Amino acid sequence: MTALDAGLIADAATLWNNPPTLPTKWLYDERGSKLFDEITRLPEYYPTRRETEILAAHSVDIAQRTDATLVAEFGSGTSTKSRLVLTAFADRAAAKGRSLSYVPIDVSAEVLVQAARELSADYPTVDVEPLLADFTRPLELPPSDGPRLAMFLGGTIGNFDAGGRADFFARIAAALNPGDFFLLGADLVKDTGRLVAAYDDKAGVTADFNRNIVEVLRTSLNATGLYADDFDHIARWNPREHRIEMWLRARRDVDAHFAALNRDWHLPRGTEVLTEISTKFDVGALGGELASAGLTEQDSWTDSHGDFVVMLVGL
Ligand code: AVJ
Repeated sequence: MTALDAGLIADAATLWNNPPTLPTKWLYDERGSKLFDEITRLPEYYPTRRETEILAAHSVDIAQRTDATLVAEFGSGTSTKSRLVLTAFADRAAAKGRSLSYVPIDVSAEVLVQAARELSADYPTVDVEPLLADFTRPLELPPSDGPRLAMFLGGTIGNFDAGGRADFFARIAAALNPGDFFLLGADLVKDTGRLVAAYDDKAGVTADFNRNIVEVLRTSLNATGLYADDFDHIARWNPREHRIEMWLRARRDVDAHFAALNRDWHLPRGTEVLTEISTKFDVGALGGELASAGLTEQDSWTDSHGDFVVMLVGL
């Protein structure tokens, strides 16, 4: 078992869906999180740079507006871009003689522990309280004396379909108290060529990232007859659902046995397995979805290219 073992066996049920579907969070084990970090620096992968531009320009404003004493981040990963926000909040807390808590929340224990260690070293005045949790399950935030800010950055909201988003926003609203805030980063609909290139880079890093899920599957479910090299990476735009879909296509007949489940996987050559969706948004429609959950828009910012949006909403 890996650190992704919470509910692993139950989550595996979708392997036998039609089409077979893998839990997206399995992409983010230690190696997957490192590969994703590499993706964020690829020339084709614009979202991280755009969001960073927005956060660099508005973090101080966000710290001022929310005046939060606790910042929680869902899907914090390596917490690279969180640093921009943290710096602004830490500076404000120091100026006001207050303490600041940062709660990184992630599904991977290795990733979380390492990020917490590095952040504690770099932000000695910030109280870093990592939380191992899966944001696809009920959410809970630690209490604080002042307003709390929950963040969900990077466009990871795109991993949910419409039903999943409604559910997630409802769980966010339930976890917040009046006076708390939610900061959401989302990627916007744009030219299909640019979108597909961002998920099918020339260097093949995204392909390695996608295929790494086969390794997670193999080791965590004790599989035999299952090899990452037996799959091709596919990134495809789905116009109806306005989302990029990542698939793995079997290059040969796959006959795998999962000892942990005592079940087999027979995938005829050419079978496609869905590993991740990355939904792209329209600012107005996204604001409407948040409003439906009782989350009221306070402000929203886009980058200079109009590629990405960061929205601040309150309960
Ligand atoms: C981490 C979910 C925001 O959807 O753009 C990047 C994941 N997958 N390249 C995204 C991802 C392939 C990324 N998120």
